[in-house]
Amino acid sequence: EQVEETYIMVKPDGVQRGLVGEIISRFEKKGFKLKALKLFQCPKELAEEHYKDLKAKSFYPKLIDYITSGPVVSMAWEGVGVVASARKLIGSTDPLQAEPGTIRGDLAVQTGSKQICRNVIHGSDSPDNGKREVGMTANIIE
Ligand code: YYY
Ligand code: MG
Repeated sequence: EQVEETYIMVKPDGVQRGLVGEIISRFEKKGFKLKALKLFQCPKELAEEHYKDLKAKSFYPKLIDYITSGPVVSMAWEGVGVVASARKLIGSTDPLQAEPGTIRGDLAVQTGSKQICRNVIHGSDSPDNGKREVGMTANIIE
């Protein structure tokens, strides 16, 4: 039971569709602590650094184009077990698979497997990546 931090980013489709408030609300209601927040256009270099583990994937170029296509809202959230809890709140990567009750399950538009990148939100997948991703954007969002 560790106090952790996680990097949450509302992606361009989430910002464009006006889902920022709803998403923040879900994390607030769960009792997590908002540490930093900013709306900004993600520079290509930061997007590439953020998704560096996915560089070999076929969808990578589309993912980078997409994430840099419009403003995102980046946040650092803190709490006990926040990394795994946030992943549960967020739901499965593919909006078609995401369960009702999750952010992606409730809010991501189901447009088919070619559009998985438009899944509303990012959340860190481990405490180490939480630290890494919050650190990467600290000069921008804090
Ligand atoms: O952590 P999470 O966002 O749920 O998924 P990742 O496997 O880390 O992939 C990052 C990002 O890439 C995902 O949110 C959408 C996009 N993506 C895609 O466009 N097509 C896939 N088949 C898998 C992932
Ligand atoms: Mg991931």
